[in-house]
Amino acid sequence: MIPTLHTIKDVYADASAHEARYAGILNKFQSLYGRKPEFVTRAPGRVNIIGDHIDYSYYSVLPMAIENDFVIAVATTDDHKVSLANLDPRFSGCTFEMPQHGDVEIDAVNMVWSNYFKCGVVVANRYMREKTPGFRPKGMQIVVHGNVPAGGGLSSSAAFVVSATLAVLRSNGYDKVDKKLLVKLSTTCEQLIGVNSGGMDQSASVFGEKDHALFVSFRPELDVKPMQFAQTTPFVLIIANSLLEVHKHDSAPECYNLRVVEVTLAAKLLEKRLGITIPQDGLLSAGTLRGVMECFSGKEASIANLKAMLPQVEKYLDPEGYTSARIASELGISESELEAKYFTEFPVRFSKLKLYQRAKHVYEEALRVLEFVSIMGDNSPDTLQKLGEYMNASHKSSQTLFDNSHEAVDEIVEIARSAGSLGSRVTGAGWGGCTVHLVPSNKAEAVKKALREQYYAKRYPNAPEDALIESVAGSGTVLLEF
Ligand code: NG1
Repeated sequence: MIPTLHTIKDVYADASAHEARYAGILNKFQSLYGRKPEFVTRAPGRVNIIGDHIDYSYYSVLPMAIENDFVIAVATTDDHKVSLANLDPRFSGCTFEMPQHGDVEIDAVNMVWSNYFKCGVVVANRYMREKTPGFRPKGMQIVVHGNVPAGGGLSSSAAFVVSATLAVLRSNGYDKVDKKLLVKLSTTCEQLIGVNSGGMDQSASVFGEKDHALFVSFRPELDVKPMQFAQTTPFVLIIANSLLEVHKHDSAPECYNLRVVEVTLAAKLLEKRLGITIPQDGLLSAGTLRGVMECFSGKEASIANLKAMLPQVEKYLDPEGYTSARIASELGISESELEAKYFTEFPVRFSKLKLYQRAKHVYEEALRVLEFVSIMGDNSPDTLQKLGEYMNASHKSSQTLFDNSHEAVDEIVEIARSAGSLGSRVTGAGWGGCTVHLVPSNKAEAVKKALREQYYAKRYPNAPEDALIESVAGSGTVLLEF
């Protein structure tokens, strides 16, 4: 269940650093609505330590929740109106009718911040209507504040939609919300605004635990195991934001959604070549690379079963890439069928589909996650070094196979490694955004200094303070009642 807490001391490592922010939210609430909020929801962002772009192929990942989060203060009303205000003056407020039947309209073409809140409204209302036919949602008065950098690969959007979904559920009497249910509902949120997303971020946000990374598995069902690192060599995780904002929604046709299509078509081609029949699951309801592995080498996502897939990728997928015409003919379908099934609901743009590169990344990255997790608790002197090597290999794969890095991100990675980071990689969706670094504590200052002097001073002299942070694993989503 999502815990209900009564003080922010139980949420943050250093609650005093957040007091002014909460006071700001409560004051704004009082001045706008003339009353106190009934409750507050808060959901954190996350940093992914290793395992990117494999959640939507149903392979396990290793993120951790961070302390940056999305806070929503709420009071309910009986007038079916939703009033939305943001403590951050850059985001103007708005009001809309809480639909008593059907979904609230979301204009996914003109992206505004309130759309994320509306996504939570849609999924929560659909769920409550299914549970209670004839159900009528309450109106809401709201003040929100988020401090997860937007477009930075730290899942600001997931933090927002998780917090929003919980706020709508709680407003309508759901005060004991199951964590897995909240993950399930909020994972569908971004699909409503055109991004076909995996489930890693919402899982990390909901299940976050202080001082723990999270080994998140999606098959046979969602499972989250809190994991601790061995502390033989003291280390810190540094997050450095490249400050290249990536607007997932705008870039989706060439980036995120295209990758979803590519890994799916790689699965389809392997299915055909291997003469197997895979379950029609995954984001495009057509099958996944995990499905191929399960049918070909074995049900369990084990190191051996994953390794057995690599020669198949070499044998059956062409590094040259595939045009639409070629993939349609290899799959034995018409180009218009291909278009309708894979390129229409979430449109994509490409010249060649890189099925070989994407599939190789997925199987190898899934392997790296398992190998990383298997040694992260070892009290041996070289554990940290080995973990760093997995992270470095993961970044290499982003550069060369999955093509989700960026030249500025690569520069950060190089600077950090030269100054003493053992493992540096792009984190999250990529194409800009944030990087994560595994740094022995005695090198942390040197790494930060090098990044300040060689990256930020050069490219972003006015970089915000929090572009470069030492991150601790924070707690997950909570309800607060003061
Ligand atoms: P971010 O970094 O939050 O855009 C996205 C997906 C994840 C995962 C990563 C790549 C959403 C909400 N999240 O994360 O599910 O696929 O990319 O590992 O789309």
